[in-house]
Amino acid sequence: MSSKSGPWCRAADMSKCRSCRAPAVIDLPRHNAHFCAEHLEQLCRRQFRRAVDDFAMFSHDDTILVAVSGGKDSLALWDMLATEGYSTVGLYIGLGIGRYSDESHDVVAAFAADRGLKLRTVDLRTEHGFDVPTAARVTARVPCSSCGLSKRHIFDEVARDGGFDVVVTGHNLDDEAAVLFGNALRWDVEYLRRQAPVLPARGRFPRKAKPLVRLTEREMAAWCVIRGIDYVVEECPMAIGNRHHTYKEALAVVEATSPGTTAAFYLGFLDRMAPLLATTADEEPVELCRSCGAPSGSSDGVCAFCRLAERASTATPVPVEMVLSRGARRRYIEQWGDAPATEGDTDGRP
Ligand code: Q46
Ligand code: ZN
Ligand code: ZN
Repeated sequence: MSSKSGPWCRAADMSKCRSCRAPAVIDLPRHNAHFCAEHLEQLCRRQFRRAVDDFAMFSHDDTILVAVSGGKDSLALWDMLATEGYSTVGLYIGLGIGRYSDESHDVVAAFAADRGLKLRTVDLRTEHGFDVPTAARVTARVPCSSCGLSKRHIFDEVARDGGFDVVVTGHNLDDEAAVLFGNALRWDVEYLRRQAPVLPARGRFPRKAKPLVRLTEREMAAWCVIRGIDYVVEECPMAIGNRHHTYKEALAVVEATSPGTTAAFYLGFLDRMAPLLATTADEEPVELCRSCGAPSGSSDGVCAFCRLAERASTATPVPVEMVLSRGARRRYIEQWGDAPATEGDTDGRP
């Protein structure tokens, strides 16, 4: 289900590259220009370096833990970091989301093996006794909530145990603009205040950075094609219909009529609004979880991840099909084939 072609190859007709006049492979309306493969790669590297430097994300002396999902953004990021000479280890988390997770792991493992890169895999079910669909059912909340909590916990834990200086993720400009849009619609000042491309280390929490914040989804898909990176094109089946998606689609409508708006919205926020919201650094919770030793911040001395693991690991495993809405389930079966027999046929809501 992975692919080397993507949504980027919109007809570039007979247009010429802005830099060298060779036939173009992509049009980038926000730059009001077309580019050949070589100059698109240069542009992406420039934007990557600018983000790393402007926000002092990391240096060549740091050891970097790269969160990789098998999608285009995280693999493009790992490729960029490795080819720019950074010291990296990939981290793949097996979330137990049916065949989507199986395929994602295969793609990430092949990427690492082909390039001689080191990969660490943490499987939620094997190492913590539960998976995302089961957690969604047990908590009766949207899957992304226990998924996000688990991923953050594991990023922190692996970074701490492995002595990494920084954890990086493949969030791109479109992702960050959609999050900003959602936070602004609700005027969630606390989230707005923390929406930065780099978060400094605090006590037992490692530094976190998003080096792709100046690059769009389409540019990352094009990067993968140019660099011969096989990635999982299908999205996580749990993402279908979530709010983040809706915000992205809304911004895409504006971007289509007014190219550059998404970048102006997000980068303008970082430049002009974020400094006004900045206050003193967040306090790290003093309490440590009595089960895993992570900062807990809760009165009962157990962190949110350990509380989730305790509940979900004793529940009967739930297949992914059972926690998808009817539409998402239909799409999942179209993409990944029919499911094994499942308990009943409900609309699958957790
Ligand atoms: S993997 Fe997890 Fe995402 Fe799937 S369940 Fe939601 S948070 S959509 S990035
Ligand atoms: Zn060119
Ligand atoms: Zn814990």
